[in-house]
Amino acid sequence: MTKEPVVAILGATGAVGQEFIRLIEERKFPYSKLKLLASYRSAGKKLTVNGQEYTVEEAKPESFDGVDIGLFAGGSISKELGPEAAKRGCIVIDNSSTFRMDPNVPLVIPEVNPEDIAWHKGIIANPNCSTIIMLMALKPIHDLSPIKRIIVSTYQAVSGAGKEGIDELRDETEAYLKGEEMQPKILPSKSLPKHYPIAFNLIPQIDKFVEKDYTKEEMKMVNETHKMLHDDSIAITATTVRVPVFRSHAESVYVETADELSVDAVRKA
Ligand code: L14
Repeated sequence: MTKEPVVAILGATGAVGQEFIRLIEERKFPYSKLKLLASYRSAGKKLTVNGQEYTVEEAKPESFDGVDIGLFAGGSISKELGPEAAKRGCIVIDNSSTFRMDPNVPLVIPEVNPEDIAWHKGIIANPNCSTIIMLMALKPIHDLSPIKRIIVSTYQAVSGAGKEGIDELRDETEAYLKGEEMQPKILPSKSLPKHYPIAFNLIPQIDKFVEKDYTKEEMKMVNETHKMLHDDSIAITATTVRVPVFRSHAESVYVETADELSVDAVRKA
């Protein structure tokens, strides 16, 4: 690219979009033009990036004409607009789970499998947050000796459920401390009929149950790890737990490698 890229952020007003903007400012990410896009519900809102005010536009297929890089925060909007943007020559970095397991879409952590970027056809998927954290730590170990088995437990903040998840923890905490009834609406998943409080609680369920008594979040960690390490034979079991923390996920990871490694070598890696 001779000139600095035209960048669009889809979902600019959400929890992930706000982090995109914060990082673009912090890292002085170069762009010649920036477009902030969102669904019709958030269109018209005003946001300031690098001291300049922008009006959030409603995202449509044509919004991506002339855009070089599309940063997609996530959600169901990716499914239609991802291919539409790619068709218009925009390279989409998609944070939703829509395309992650699509064999035609590379799933990439730059520090883990940057070589997979080369075969993209317009969309590059960004993994689940818990998978990224785990593989950032495990890839250097995998390079010393192939990983054979992983047992992981996560402690996931409510920010993973977006702005609504963050509001839920705050509202419930306030209600509880005032001696009022808590009104859970979002967790473990908005789409499920029953909701549980997260304030002063833990919920050992993130998203729906899908197969073999594992949740969708747990299976994402299994399937995405197999795809990015290019090895479906790695034995992985994940237990994902929501904790009453606003931001930052944590994990406990047990790992076995093909060869015996010294703790020193692992630490160094
Ligand atoms: O797959 O609720 O990107 O903490 C990441 C956050 C799934 C849900 C993903 C959460 C989402 C997860």
